[in-house]
Amino acid sequence: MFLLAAVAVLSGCGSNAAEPAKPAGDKPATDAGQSGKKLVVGFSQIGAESAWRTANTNSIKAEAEKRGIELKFSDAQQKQENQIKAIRSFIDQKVDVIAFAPVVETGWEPVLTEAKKAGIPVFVSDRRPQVPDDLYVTFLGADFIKEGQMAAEWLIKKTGGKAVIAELEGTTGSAPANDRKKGFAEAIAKYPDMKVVFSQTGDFKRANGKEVTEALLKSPVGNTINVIYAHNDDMALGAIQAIEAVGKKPGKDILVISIDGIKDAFVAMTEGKLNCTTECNPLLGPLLFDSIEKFKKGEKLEKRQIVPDGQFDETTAAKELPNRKY
Ligand code: GYE
Repeated sequence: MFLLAAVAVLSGCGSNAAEPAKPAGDKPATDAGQSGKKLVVGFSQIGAESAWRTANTNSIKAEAEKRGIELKFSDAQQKQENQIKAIRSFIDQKVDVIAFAPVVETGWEPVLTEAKKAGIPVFVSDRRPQVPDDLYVTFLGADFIKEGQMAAEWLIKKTGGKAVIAELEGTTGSAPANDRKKGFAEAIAKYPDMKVVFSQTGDFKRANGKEVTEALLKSPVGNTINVIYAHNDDMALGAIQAIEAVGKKPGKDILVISIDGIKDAFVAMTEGKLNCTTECNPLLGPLLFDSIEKFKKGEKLEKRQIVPDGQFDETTAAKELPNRKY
Protein backbone atom coordinates (compact mmCIF):
# COMPACT_ATOMS: atom_id res chain seq x y z
CA MET A 1 0.00 0.00 0.00
CA PHE A 2 2.77 2.41 1.00
CA LEU A 3 4.72 1.54 -2.14
CA LEU A 4 1.74 2.24 -4.39
CA ALA A 5 1.25 5.62 -2.81
CA ALA A 6 4.95 6.42 -3.20
CA VAL A 7 4.83 5.51 -6.91
CA ALA A 8 1.82 7.78 -7.40
CA VAL A 9 3.50 10.70 -5.67
CA LEU A 10 6.88 10.26 -7.39
CA SER A 11 5.44 9.83 -10.87
CA GLY A 12 3.46 13.00 -10.34
CA CYS A 13 6.60 15.11 -9.68
CA GLY A 14 7.77 15.13 -13.27
CA SER A 15 11.24 13.61 -12.76
CA ASN A 16 11.42 10.59 -15.06
CA ALA A 17 14.95 9.58 -14.18
CA ALA A 18 14.14 9.04 -10.52
CA GLU A 19 11.01 6.98 -11.14
CA PRO A 20 11.27 3.62 -9.39
CA ALA A 21 10.26 0.39 -11.15
CA LYS A 22 6.62 -0.51 -10.57
CA PRO A 23 5.86 -3.77 -8.78
CA ALA A 24 4.69 -6.57 -11.11
CA GLY A 25 0.95 -6.56 -11.81
CA ASP A 26 0.53 -2.99 -10.64
CA LYS A 27 -2.30 -1.08 -12.30
CA PRO A 28 -1.81 2.57 -13.22
CA ALA A 29 -2.78 4.85 -10.40
CA THR A 30 -5.60 7.27 -11.24
CA ASP A 31 -6.71 10.40 -9.46
CA ALA A 32 -10.15 8.85 -9.25
CA GLY A 33 -9.32 5.55 -7.61
CA GLN A 34 -8.42 5.54 -3.98
CA SER A 35 -5.12 3.94 -3.00
CA GLY A 36 -4.21 3.56 -6.69
CA LYS A 37 -7.00 1.04 -7.37
CA LYS A 38 -8.68 1.46 -10.73
CA LEU A 39 -12.14 2.98 -10.37
CA VAL A 40 -14.93 0.79 -11.79
CA VAL A 41 -17.98 2.59 -13.21
CA GLY A 42 -21.06 0.81 -14.55
CA PHE A 43 -22.90 2.92 -17.15
CA SER A 44 -26.37 2.00 -18.37
CA GLN A 45 -26.99 3.73 -21.69
CA ILE A 46 -30.45 4.09 -23.28
CA GLY A 47 -29.60 2.73 -26.72
CA ALA A 48 -28.34 3.96 -30.08
CA GLU A 49 -31.52 5.63 -31.35
CA SER A 50 -29.96 8.83 -32.70
CA ALA A 51 -26.73 10.53 -33.76
CA TRP A 52 -26.93 12.48 -30.50
CA ARG A 53 -26.90 9.22 -28.54
CA THR A 54 -23.95 7.83 -30.49
CA ALA A 55 -21.96 11.01 -29.79
CA ASN A 56 -22.93 10.76 -26.11
CA THR A 57 -21.77 7.12 -25.91
CA ASN A 58 -18.48 7.91 -27.65
CA SER A 59 -17.83 10.83 -25.31
CA ILE A 60 -18.40 8.66 -22.22
CA LYS A 61 -16.27 5.76 -23.48
CA ALA A 62 -13.40 8.01 -24.63
CA GLU A 63 -13.33 9.95 -21.38
CA ALA A 64 -13.26 6.82 -19.21
CA GLU A 65 -10.41 5.42 -21.24
CA LYS A 66 -8.46 8.69 -21.08
CA ARG A 67 -8.69 8.71 -17.29
CA GLY A 68 -7.83 5.02 -16.79
CA ILE A 69 -11.29 4.29 -15.41
CA GLU A 70 -12.73 0.81 -15.98
CA LEU A 71 -16.11 1.29 -17.70
CA LYS A 72 -18.71 -1.44 -17.72
CA PHE A 73 -21.00 -0.23 -20.51
CA SER A 74 -24.46 -1.61 -21.17
CA ASP A 75 -26.79 -0.66 -24.07
CA ALA A 76 -30.48 -1.12 -23.13
CA GLN A 77 -31.88 -0.86 -26.65
CA GLN A 78 -34.35 1.75 -25.38
CA LYS A 79 -35.98 -0.66 -22.90
CA GLN A 80 -36.34 0.34 -19.27
CA GLU A 81 -36.40 -3.31 -18.16
CA ASN A 82 -32.93 -3.77 -19.70
CA GLN A 83 -31.65 -0.71 -17.84
CA ILE A 84 -33.02 -2.05 -14.56
CA LYS A 85 -31.34 -5.42 -15.23
CA ALA A 86 -28.04 -3.67 -16.04
CA ILE A 87 -28.16 -1.61 -12.83
CA ARG A 88 -28.91 -4.76 -10.78
CA SER A 89 -25.98 -6.51 -12.40
CA PHE A 90 -23.71 -3.55 -11.56
CA ILE A 91 -24.86 -3.85 -7.94
CA ASP A 92 -24.08 -7.62 -7.96
CA GLN A 93 -20.64 -6.89 -9.41
CA LYS A 94 -20.02 -4.34 -6.63
CA VAL A 95 -18.90 -1.57 -9.00
CA ASP A 96 -17.63 1.63 -7.33
CA VAL A 97 -20.11 3.93 -9.08
CA ILE A 98 -23.28 3.50 -11.16
CA ALA A 99 -24.16 6.05 -13.82
CA PHE A 100 -27.16 5.98 -16.13
CA ALA A 101 -29.33 7.93 -18.56
CA PRO A 102 -32.94 7.02 -17.74
CA VAL A 103 -34.97 6.25 -20.88
CA VAL A 104 -38.24 7.35 -19.22
CA GLU A 105 -38.94 9.50 -16.16
CA THR A 106 -40.80 7.08 -13.89
CA GLY A 107 -40.23 3.64 -12.37
CA TRP A 108 -36.68 3.98 -11.02
CA GLU A 109 -37.24 4.18 -7.29
CA PRO A 110 -36.98 0.45 -6.44
CA VAL A 111 -33.72 -0.23 -8.27
CA LEU A 112 -32.08 3.01 -7.10
CA THR A 113 -33.08 2.13 -3.54
CA GLU A 114 -31.30 -1.20 -4.01
CA ALA A 115 -28.17 0.66 -5.14
CA LYS A 116 -28.40 2.94 -2.11
CA LYS A 117 -28.74 -0.03 0.25
CA ALA A 118 -25.65 -1.58 -1.36
CA GLY A 119 -23.79 1.69 -0.69
CA ILE A 120 -23.12 2.41 -4.38
CA PRO A 121 -23.41 6.08 -5.42
CA VAL A 122 -25.55 6.81 -8.49
CA PHE A 123 -24.87 9.57 -11.05
CA VAL A 124 -27.60 10.61 -13.49
CA SER A 125 -26.62 11.75 -16.96
CA ASP A 126 -28.69 13.41 -19.72
CA ARG A 127 -32.32 12.67 -18.68
CA ARG A 128 -34.01 13.24 -15.34
CA PRO A 129 -35.72 10.42 -13.41
CA GLN A 130 -38.61 11.19 -11.03
CA VAL A 131 -37.07 9.97 -7.77
CA PRO A 132 -36.32 11.50 -4.37
CA ASP A 133 -33.09 13.51 -4.25
CA ASP A 134 -31.35 11.15 -1.83
CA LEU A 135 -31.27 8.34 -4.41
CA TYR A 136 -28.59 9.97 -6.56
CA VAL A 137 -25.54 12.20 -6.15
CA THR A 138 -26.04 14.62 -9.03
CA PHE A 139 -27.92 15.01 -12.30
CA LEU A 140 -26.09 16.58 -15.23
CA GLY A 141 -27.84 17.46 -18.45
CA ALA A 142 -29.61 20.15 -20.43
CA ASP A 143 -32.75 22.12 -19.58
CA PHE A 144 -35.20 20.55 -22.03
CA ILE A 145 -38.06 22.93 -21.20
CA LYS A 146 -35.84 25.82 -22.20
CA GLU A 147 -34.93 24.06 -25.44
CA GLY A 148 -38.63 23.78 -26.33
CA GLN A 149 -39.08 27.47 -25.53
CA MET A 150 -36.08 28.46 -27.63
CA ALA A 151 -37.41 26.48 -30.61
CA ALA A 152 -40.80 28.19 -30.22
CA GLU A 153 -39.30 31.66 -29.90
CA TRP A 154 -37.34 31.22 -33.11
CA LEU A 155 -40.54 30.11 -34.88
CA ILE A 156 -42.60 33.00 -33.49
CA LYS A 157 -40.06 35.45 -34.87
CA LYS A 158 -39.82 33.70 -38.22
CA THR A 159 -43.60 33.41 -38.80
CA GLY A 160 -44.78 36.54 -37.00
CA GLY A 161 -46.79 34.34 -34.67
CA LYS A 162 -48.80 32.50 -37.34
CA ALA A 163 -48.29 28.77 -37.92
CA VAL A 164 -50.07 25.45 -38.32
CA ILE A 165 -47.72 23.00 -36.65
CA ALA A 166 -47.18 19.24 -36.65
CA GLU A 167 -45.10 17.98 -33.73
CA LEU A 168 -42.90 14.87 -33.85
CA GLU A 169 -42.43 13.80 -30.25
CA GLY A 170 -39.52 11.93 -28.73
CA THR A 171 -39.79 8.66 -26.82
CA THR A 172 -43.08 8.53 -24.91
CA GLY A 173 -42.58 9.16 -21.20
CA SER A 174 -39.01 10.45 -21.60
CA ALA A 175 -37.92 13.71 -19.97
CA PRO A 176 -36.85 15.37 -23.25
CA ALA A 177 -40.16 14.49 -24.96
CA ASN A 178 -42.23 15.72 -22.01
CA ASP A 179 -40.22 18.90 -21.48
CA ARG A 180 -39.64 19.90 -25.09
CA LYS A 181 -43.39 19.60 -25.63
CA LYS A 182 -44.15 21.62 -22.52
CA GLY A 183 -41.65 24.42 -23.17
CA PHE A 184 -42.84 24.81 -26.76
CA ALA A 185 -46.55 24.73 -25.84
CA GLU A 186 -46.09 27.34 -23.09
CA ALA A 187 -44.21 29.70 -25.40
CA ILE A 188 -46.77 29.59 -28.22
CA ALA A 189 -49.77 29.76 -25.87
CA LYS A 190 -49.81 33.58 -26.07
CA TYR A 191 -50.20 33.44 -29.86
CA PRO A 192 -53.74 32.52 -30.91
CA ASP A 193 -52.65 31.99 -34.53
CA MET A 194 -50.07 29.36 -33.62
CA LYS A 195 -51.58 25.91 -33.29
CA VAL A 196 -50.26 22.39 -32.95
CA VAL A 197 -52.76 20.37 -35.00
CA PHE A 198 -50.92 17.04 -34.99
CA SER A 199 -48.63 15.39 -32.47
CA GLN A 200 -47.22 11.88 -32.57
CA THR A 201 -44.14 10.05 -31.34
CA GLY A 202 -41.28 9.19 -33.67
CA ASP A 203 -39.24 7.72 -30.79
CA PHE A 204 -36.25 10.01 -31.55
CA LYS A 205 -35.48 7.89 -34.65
CA ARG A 206 -34.93 9.00 -38.24
CA ALA A 207 -36.92 6.11 -39.77
CA ASN A 208 -39.88 6.76 -37.46
CA GLY A 209 -39.81 10.49 -38.18
CA LYS A 210 -40.07 9.67 -41.87
CA GLU A 211 -42.86 7.12 -41.43
CA VAL A 212 -45.00 9.34 -39.21
CA THR A 213 -44.60 12.31 -41.59
CA GLU A 214 -45.46 10.15 -44.63
CA ALA A 215 -48.72 9.11 -43.00
CA LEU A 216 -49.40 12.68 -41.88
CA LEU A 217 -48.91 14.14 -45.35
CA LYS A 218 -51.40 11.61 -46.80
CA SER A 219 -54.07 12.61 -44.27
CA PRO A 220 -56.38 15.66 -44.60
CA VAL A 221 -54.64 17.49 -41.73
CA GLY A 222 -51.33 17.02 -43.56
CA ASN A 223 -52.44 19.51 -46.20
CA THR A 224 -53.02 22.21 -43.62
CA ILE A 225 -49.63 22.25 -41.89
CA ASN A 226 -46.80 24.64 -42.70
CA VAL A 227 -44.39 23.78 -39.87
CA ILE A 228 -42.89 20.58 -38.46
CA TYR A 229 -41.41 20.83 -34.97
CA ALA A 230 -39.39 17.69 -34.22
CA HIS A 231 -38.06 16.92 -30.73
CA ASN A 232 -34.74 15.88 -32.29
CA ASP A 233 -32.77 16.33 -35.51
CA ASP A 234 -32.98 12.70 -36.60
CA MET A 235 -36.78 12.79 -36.74
CA ALA A 236 -36.61 16.13 -38.59
CA LEU A 237 -34.24 14.62 -41.16
CA GLY A 238 -36.66 11.72 -41.65
CA ALA A 239 -39.52 14.23 -42.04
CA ILE A 240 -37.52 16.13 -44.69
CA GLN A 241 -37.28 12.94 -46.78
CA ALA A 242 -41.05 12.41 -46.48
CA ILE A 243 -41.79 16.03 -47.49
CA GLU A 244 -39.56 15.73 -50.55
CA ALA A 245 -41.24 12.45 -51.50
CA VAL A 246 -44.59 14.25 -51.95
CA GLY A 247 -42.97 16.92 -54.11
CA LYS A 248 -42.95 19.70 -51.51
CA LYS A 249 -39.95 21.76 -50.46
CA PRO A 250 -38.80 21.22 -46.86
CA GLY A 251 -37.60 24.48 -45.33
CA LYS A 252 -39.89 26.51 -47.64
CA ASP A 253 -43.36 24.98 -48.23
CA ILE A 254 -43.09 23.41 -44.80
CA LEU A 255 -40.67 24.91 -42.28
CA VAL A 256 -38.76 22.30 -40.28
CA ILE A 257 -37.26 23.03 -36.86
CA SER A 258 -35.69 20.66 -34.35
CA ILE A 259 -33.34 20.15 -31.42
CA ASP A 260 -29.85 18.57 -30.91
CA GLY A 261 -27.42 20.23 -33.36
CA ILE A 262 -25.91 17.16 -35.04
CA LYS A 263 -23.68 17.60 -38.09
CA ASP A 264 -26.33 16.28 -40.51
CA ALA A 265 -28.69 19.00 -39.28
CA PHE A 266 -26.11 21.63 -40.17
CA VAL A 267 -25.75 20.11 -43.63
CA ALA A 268 -29.55 20.19 -44.05
CA MET A 269 -29.60 23.84 -42.94
CA THR A 270 -26.93 24.80 -45.47
CA GLU A 271 -29.13 23.12 -48.12
CA GLY A 272 -32.10 25.19 -46.96
CA LYS A 273 -34.10 22.09 -45.94
CA LEU A 274 -33.95 22.52 -42.17
CA ASN A 275 -34.60 25.99 -40.78
CA CYS A 276 -33.33 25.91 -37.21
CA THR A 277 -31.83 23.60 -34.61
CA THR A 278 -31.48 24.25 -30.89
CA GLU A 279 -28.27 22.69 -29.70
CA CYS A 280 -28.26 20.12 -26.90
CA ASN A 281 -24.67 19.13 -26.12
CA PRO A 282 -24.18 15.32 -25.97
CA LEU A 283 -20.49 15.46 -25.03
CA LEU A 284 -21.15 14.77 -21.36
CA GLY A 285 -18.19 12.42 -20.69
CA PRO A 286 -15.83 15.05 -19.23
CA LEU A 287 -18.45 16.54 -16.88
CA LEU A 288 -19.66 13.10 -15.80
CA PHE A 289 -16.22 11.81 -14.86
CA ASP A 290 -15.15 15.16 -13.36
CA SER A 291 -18.19 14.87 -11.11
CA ILE A 292 -17.44 11.27 -10.18
CA GLU A 293 -13.81 12.10 -9.38
CA LYS A 294 -14.76 15.16 -7.32
CA PHE A 295 -17.26 13.06 -5.36
CA LYS A 296 -14.60 10.41 -4.71
CA LYS A 297 -12.33 13.13 -3.31
CA GLY A 298 -15.08 14.19 -0.94
CA GLU A 299 -16.05 17.41 -2.74
CA LYS A 300 -19.65 18.53 -2.65
CA LEU A 301 -21.57 18.63 -5.94
CA GLU A 302 -24.65 20.56 -7.04
CA LYS A 303 -27.71 18.30 -7.25
CA ARG A 304 -28.47 19.73 -10.68
CA GLN A 305 -25.70 20.62 -13.13
CA ILE A 306 -27.18 22.34 -16.17
CA VAL A 307 -25.41 21.99 -19.50
CA PRO A 308 -26.04 25.15 -21.59
CA ASP A 309 -27.81 25.14 -24.99
CA GLY A 310 -27.13 27.07 -28.20
CA GLN A 311 -29.16 27.79 -31.32
CA PHE A 312 -28.32 27.86 -35.02
CA ASP A 313 -30.39 28.56 -38.10
CA GLU A 314 -30.11 28.98 -41.86
CA THR A 315 -28.20 32.22 -41.41
CA THR A 316 -25.47 30.84 -39.10
CA ALA A 317 -25.20 27.16 -40.16
CA ALA A 318 -22.61 27.42 -42.94
CA LYS A 319 -20.13 29.30 -40.77
CA GLU A 320 -20.55 26.85 -37.89
CA LEU A 321 -20.54 23.59 -39.90
CA PRO A 322 -16.72 23.11 -39.96
CA ASN A 323 -16.63 23.40 -36.14
CA ARG A 324 -19.14 20.65 -35.45
CA LYS A 325 -17.75 17.77 -33.44
CA TYR A 326 -20.72 15.37 -33.66
O1 GYE B 1 -32.25 14.85 -28.01
C1 GYE B 1 -32.18 12.63 -28.75
C2 GYE B 1 -31.78 11.39 -28.06
O2 GYE B 1 -31.95 12.62 -24.16
C3 GYE B 1 -31.26 14.73 -24.94
O3 GYE B 1 -32.14 11.62 -26.72
C4 GYE B 1 -31.41 13.29 -25.23
C5 GYE B 1 -32.19 12.98 -26.47
C6 GYE B 1 -31.72 13.62 -27.75
O4 GYE B 1 -32.23 10.25 -28.60
O5 GYE B 1 -31.61 12.75 -30.02
